[in-house]
Amino acid sequence: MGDAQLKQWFQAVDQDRSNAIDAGELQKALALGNLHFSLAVCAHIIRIHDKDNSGTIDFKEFRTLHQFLTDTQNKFFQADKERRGKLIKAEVSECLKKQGYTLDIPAFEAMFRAYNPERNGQMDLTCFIAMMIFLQSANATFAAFSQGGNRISLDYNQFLYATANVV
Ligand SMILES: [Ca+2]
Ligand SMILES: [Ca+2]
Repeated sequence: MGDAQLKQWFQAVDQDRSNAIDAGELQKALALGNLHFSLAVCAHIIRIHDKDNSGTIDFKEFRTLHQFLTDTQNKFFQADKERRGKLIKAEVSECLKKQGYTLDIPAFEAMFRAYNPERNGQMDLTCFIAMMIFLQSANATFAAFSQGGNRISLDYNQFLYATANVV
């Protein structure tokens, strides 16, 4: 998407013309694209891309947010081989492997369950995006504590801090 087009979209999402996008504005914009997220998930998306910690998304941050959503949707459509609009467990698992995730079965099962609230073994695009957001923040939080290692040790306060950032 070109810059002019992206700017146009930014302005359409920024309904109160504050030059910044908040969680409510993002929620409404995504709903127009048939992506129905809770306000909490939208606030989470904003937190991940809010590089200057202003609490909102400016145009520069919007570019990476938009890129993230586009990439994630493309991953979903590539994984959805039969074009059912849903991914079965094996497709989600394969898609994560392709992205370099090496999750063991209990970790994968727990995460799949958490993002498959209907418990029908199929994940729609909304749940898939929410799961990818979760993974992105889990990675960032883990990396912040592990400093490049593959193990972390947290006291109670650090644990709270970490989980509050991930969920
Ligand atoms: Ca605004
Ligand atoms: Ca910001």
